[in-house]
This record gives sequence, structure tokens and C-alpha cells, in this order.
Amino acid sequence: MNEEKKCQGCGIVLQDENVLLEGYTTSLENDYCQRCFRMKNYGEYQSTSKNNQEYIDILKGVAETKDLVLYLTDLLNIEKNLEEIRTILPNKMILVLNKKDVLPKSVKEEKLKQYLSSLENANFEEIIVISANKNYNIDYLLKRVKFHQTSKNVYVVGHTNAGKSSLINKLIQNYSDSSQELTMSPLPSTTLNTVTIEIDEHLTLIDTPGLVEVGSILNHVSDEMVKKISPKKEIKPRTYQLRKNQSIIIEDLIRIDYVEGERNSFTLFVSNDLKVKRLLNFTHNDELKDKNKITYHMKYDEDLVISGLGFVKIVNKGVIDLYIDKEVDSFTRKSLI
Ligand SMILES: Nc1nc2c(ncn2[C@@H]2O[C@H](COP(=O)(O)OP(=O)(O)OP(=O)(O)O)[C@@H](O)[C@H]2O)c(=O)[nH]1
Ligand SMILES: [Mg+2]
Repeated sequence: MNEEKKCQGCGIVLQDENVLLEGYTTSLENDYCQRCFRMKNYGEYQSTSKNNQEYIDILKGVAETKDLVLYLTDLLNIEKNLEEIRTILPNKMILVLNKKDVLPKSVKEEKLKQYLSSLENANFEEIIVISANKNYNIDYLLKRVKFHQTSKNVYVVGHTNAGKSSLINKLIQNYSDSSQELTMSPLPSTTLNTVTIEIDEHLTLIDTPGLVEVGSILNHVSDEMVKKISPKKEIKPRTYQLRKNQSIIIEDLIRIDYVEGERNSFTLFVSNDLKVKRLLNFTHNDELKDKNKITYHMKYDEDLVISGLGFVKIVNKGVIDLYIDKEVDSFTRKSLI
């Protein structure tokens, strides 16, 4: 039997029999499946739902190698459970923080690095900040990969949408003769299986599908809203001074009622494209109150993080009611700024 041929864009096994199933292509001579072809050529994005068990199985396979791993994360959406990944993946690991270009200037790289290296079991060889889209620090990253690699193979892992395929495409463009292009898209679950790319005779990169964070707001809104939520430019922080009984509403996504405390400052770190409204007296307005309510007792200088959306820095202590879809995760942390 012939070895199965995989799509060079997303890693799915190609098939020419059922147009409704993954991996369909009109001819097995093609290098890309129809879904990738459409995304690349027409920007017609098509999301699929991925099963996280497949992802865990891929990671377990990686754990059996002694190969270097690049763990990619989106700077604005640093996962709460970054530590968990270490329990599955004991490999030598570089933590790569991507999308530097959308990070507001007020967020200091050093503070982020400090916070991340203080995580339990962190054990990263290094933490490197890059922007795949803006080609920022890619040269340096490659140098450090070459320094730390334990074999020819280096795996690129991380949550869906972190920019793994975008980073590998930059490395292909900058350092190899290959014309292969991995499929990238603003929607989650673009890469469907591992894809192997030889950069040069000493380095092969392996792209992997991303873990879908079930609690991310991106999995619970329309494709249009996903595009709006994902920042394309540097985020301009928006600050609102709130008194008790005032609120902030972001699109139809979340509502924050400030229910108890002194005059306080709320700074939003979310995409500039999102509309924000302030209510000067919330008592007569029930907008979004049909969502799930979570009460937070904020301490001095903490961030309220909404998974997939961004975060709100709240300076003083106080009590807030957050209205949000019940599937979407939120949590508080010591402010990063
Ligand atoms: N602003 C900004 N956006 C980026 C950067 N890198 C990637 N993106 C965007 O992030 C989105 C996801 O990129 P992908 O490369 O498809 O992400 P992935 O990690 O391969 O995603 P999966 O294959 O679903 O796991 C796309 O809209 C990219 O344009 C970056 O450095 N800056
Ligand atoms: Mg990908």
C-alpha cells in the first residue's frame, strides 16, 4: 500500500473520495487539501472542531522524544494552565511569546518574563519575545534554537491561534529554499495534524495542531466576532474612571458592574476594534444581565482576565459583578503592568 499523502498546509491525510470529509482534494496529485487551498487563495476560512484528545496524543508522542520544544503562546492570552503542559511534556523547552506587535508599550517585557519564570515547574531554557507577523526577533530565536536543539527535530507546540504556523512560515521564508506554506487563519484549529518542514540540513521543524482552550471566548462567538476580538495592531489601552454603580459593557460580550468600592480606575487591554460603552448609573439598565454573573472581590492592583479576549487592569480594591457567557473562563491575577 502507498504511504498516505498529507496536506502540506495542515497535515491532514489527503483523500479524493468524499467532498464532505476532511482532507478532500480533487486529485491526489495536489499538495494541499481543498480547505487549505480556499483559505490560502480566497481567504475563505473554514473552522473545524478538533478533539483535544488527539492533541494530547500528539504531545505524548513528542514527550517520548528528547527533542527541543518551542512552546508558543500569545502574549495577550498567556494561559492560566501553562504549568500543566510541563506535566505532559518534560522536554527541553523554549517559551516563545508571540504577537509582540499588539502588546501596548506600557506592558514591560521584563515583567512578563519575571512572571512567567516564577511559574511552578516552569523550567524554560529561555523565554523569548517575538512577532511572527512583523518578523521581530526571529533571527535571535533561530540562533537560540540552534544552540539548544538536541537533534535535528524541533517541535512547535502551543494553543490554537498562538501563531505556530505563522512562525514556521517566517522561518521557511527567511532561511530555506522551500516554497511550502503552512496554512494560517484567524479562526481556531487551522492545523489538523503534524507537518514536517526541513529548514536546512541541520534543522527540521514540526508544526502541530493547537490545543483548543474550551473556556476561550473565541470558541463561543461568531467567526466575524473572532476577527474583531483578535487584535491586528498595537492595543491602545482604554482607561475608565468608575464610581460605584457604574459599568463597562464590551460589545455584547461582557458587562462589568462596579458594585462596591472607592472611585477606581479600569484599563481595558482588548482589541481596538471592540466597542466599549460606559453606564453612568447601572441601576436602570439590564443589558447583558441575562448572562452568567460572577462576583469578584478585587484586591489592590490586579488584572481581571477574560480568556481569549484580553484583560482589565483594576487599580484599587473593590467588588465587581462580571456578566459573561457561562462557558467562558475568567480569573484574576496580580497586575502585569
Ligand atoms: N498581530 C499578530 N498576529 C499574529 C502573529 N502571529 C500570528 N498572528 C495571527 O494569529 C492568527 C493565528 O495564526 P496561525 O499561525 O494560524 O496560528 P496557529 O498557532 O498555527 O493555530 P492552529 O493551527 O489553529 O493551532 C492569524 O490570524 C495570524 O495572522 C503576530 O506576530 N502578530
Ligand atoms: Mg497552525
